[in-house]
Amino acid sequence: MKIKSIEIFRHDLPVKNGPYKMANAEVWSLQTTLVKVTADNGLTGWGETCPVGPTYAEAHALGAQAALREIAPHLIGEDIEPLMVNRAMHARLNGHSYAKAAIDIAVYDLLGKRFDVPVSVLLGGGRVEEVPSYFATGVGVPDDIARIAAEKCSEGYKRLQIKMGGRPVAIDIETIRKVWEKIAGKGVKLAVDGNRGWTTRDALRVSRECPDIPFVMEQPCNRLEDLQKIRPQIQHAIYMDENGVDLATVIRAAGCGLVDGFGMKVTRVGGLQQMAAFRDICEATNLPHTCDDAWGGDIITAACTHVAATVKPDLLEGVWLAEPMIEHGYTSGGGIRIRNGSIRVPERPGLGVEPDESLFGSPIAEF
Ligand code: 0XW
Ligand code: MG
Repeated sequence: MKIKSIEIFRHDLPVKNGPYKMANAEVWSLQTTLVKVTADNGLTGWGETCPVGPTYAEAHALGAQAALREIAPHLIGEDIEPLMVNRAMHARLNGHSYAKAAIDIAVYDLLGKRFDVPVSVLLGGGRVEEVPSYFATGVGVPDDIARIAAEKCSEGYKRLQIKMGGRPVAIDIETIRKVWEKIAGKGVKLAVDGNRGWTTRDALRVSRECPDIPFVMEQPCNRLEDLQKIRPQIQHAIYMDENGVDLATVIRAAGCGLVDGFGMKVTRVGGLQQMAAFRDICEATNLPHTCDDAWGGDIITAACTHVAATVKPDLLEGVWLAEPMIEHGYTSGGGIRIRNGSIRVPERPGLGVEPDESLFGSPIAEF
């Protein structure tokens, strides 16, 4: 099976009850980029990449589209095999994993359809029928965030992530305390996510002033060197998120004991092929992690869910989905949804979701 054509679409995803606020980003609507890969046997596969705005990470919608325009022409005629397609992409463009990931995801969708198996089976298989999600609040007023935490806890979420940073750290500490008052003793795990927004001074203060609260501190500061500096002084578990830009960094962090786990995004690391390798590194080093993405619609939702289904259950921290903050999906028949804090793993071939292409308008580029 070979790549016959590649079409690139863009589609707006307004944030329901926006904005979604983080330490260094406030987003009202996101532009997602979708790729449709058609094989020489007529089968089609879909991929997607959707940065959460231009400031969260070194990724943005126009960059994804430019990168895809750069590589797509050189992929026509390529055998639809994940390693070969990934190597062909790297041979034509250095970096831009978040863009290449869209092609990778489409390749897996195609292979699943070709061999009549779900993507989760292609990624190694998993015996689970559903995977846990988790809810991430935005940065907000302490009482509001505490109320939301209580609501999500009652909805069945077993993990909450509260956003921090971009304001006086005393307000972050107040928020953590008020959230913990609401969820303590209810079997809900807590992560506090600085999204690179804290200084090392502030991260140390948060840990020292909340010794009684067993939260995970996720990506508190901007640089990997900052994590190295605070690691010996912090008594809370530290998870790497934004700094985990590639497998080499993951291997370095896991190998030297810098972190206790990861928040990982499928497109940031380069797609499902790379995400499966990341999963295996974490299993080999017994490090918990999430299976998320920055943002994204039904295709990204499916990709994250399929790979999460193959993660060793006691290492899966959860699957964050933008779905609760997206007004309308774009798949005919409805996409994957979170129910009572969990997500059912699709059993249909490929990703198990089929976009309604008529919603996207004409492709912005086709090869
Ligand atoms: C909560 N997320 C997975 C979604 C947003 O993109 C931010 C991200 C995170 O954990 O940083
Ligand atoms: Mg994070």
